[in-house]
Amino acid sequence: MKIYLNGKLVKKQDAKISVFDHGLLYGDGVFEGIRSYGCLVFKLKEHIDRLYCSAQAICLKMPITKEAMTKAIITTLKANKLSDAYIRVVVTRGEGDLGLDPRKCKSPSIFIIADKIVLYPKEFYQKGLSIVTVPTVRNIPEALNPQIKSLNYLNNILAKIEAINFNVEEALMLNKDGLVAECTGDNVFMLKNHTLITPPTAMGVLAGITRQSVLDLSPKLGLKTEEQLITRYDLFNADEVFLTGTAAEIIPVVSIDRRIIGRGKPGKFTLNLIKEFRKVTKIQGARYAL
Ligand code: PXG
Repeated sequence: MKIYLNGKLVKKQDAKISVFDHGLLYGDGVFEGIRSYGCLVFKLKEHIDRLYCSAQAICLKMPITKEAMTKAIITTLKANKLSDAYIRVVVTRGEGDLGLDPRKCKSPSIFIIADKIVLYPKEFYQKGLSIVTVPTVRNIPEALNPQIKSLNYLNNILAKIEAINFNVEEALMLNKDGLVAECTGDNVFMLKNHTLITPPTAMGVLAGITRQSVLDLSPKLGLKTEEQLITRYDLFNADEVFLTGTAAEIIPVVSIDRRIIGRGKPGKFTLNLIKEFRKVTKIQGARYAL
């Protein structure tokens, strides 16, 4: 496996970062998770734009242009001969000293890992997922805005641990006002009377790229869309609920807090959306040749 590290392709065993890197010492950095399907990188521009926005939000000056970043991603995919891949792009503040002061970090570190995609078990899509609401609330935007895809994911990891302790795979996170925010690595949608509803990003959620793809696809399926505040009451009364994310794509939710949602199995519209989304991933994206 070849890893892109600060402008060079290196072997996996040589892809090393200093223990003084502030990405490691403080979670001071940003990242993206991207997928490619059949030599097409899905929504590459959107992921790169979001990465640069995350960097801008933490005052991290990106050392390379968006064009160079695009090239670096494609180069890494080709070097690993991957047609279907999971791509992790990480930019850290770089090597500094033991203090927080980012001025001590002279140059950001960039690395790109392209690996085989590990798919979620098929049964999640066929039977649907059970999730629970967890006590850990989503970071408040005034403290650390969830729109920043930062290297500090402890908020989400704590929520994930709480879900695992309840024997389910995913956690429903509320914001500090008790409104539905998102899951640990996925956005939340509900369907009610042919309207798809997802919380606005102002509720403290990541502007998911899969979330936007679903909003864009909805009219084709005869669905209206709304970005609306959602409570647990709304989810319990929804016709269908599903999650969206780069790794999971679209995954049906059939139970929340041990309460059955809709008919207790993946809903008709969710299944149609999954079908349409998979069609889109086969034809859209930044093409590369191996
Ligand atoms: N919310 C959060 C907190 C996320 O981290 C999403 C929503 C969905 O966004 P996208 O743009 O992917 O539709 C994410 C994305 C991983 C992994 O390795 C996590 C994400 C993406 C890719 C991989 O767990 N999170």
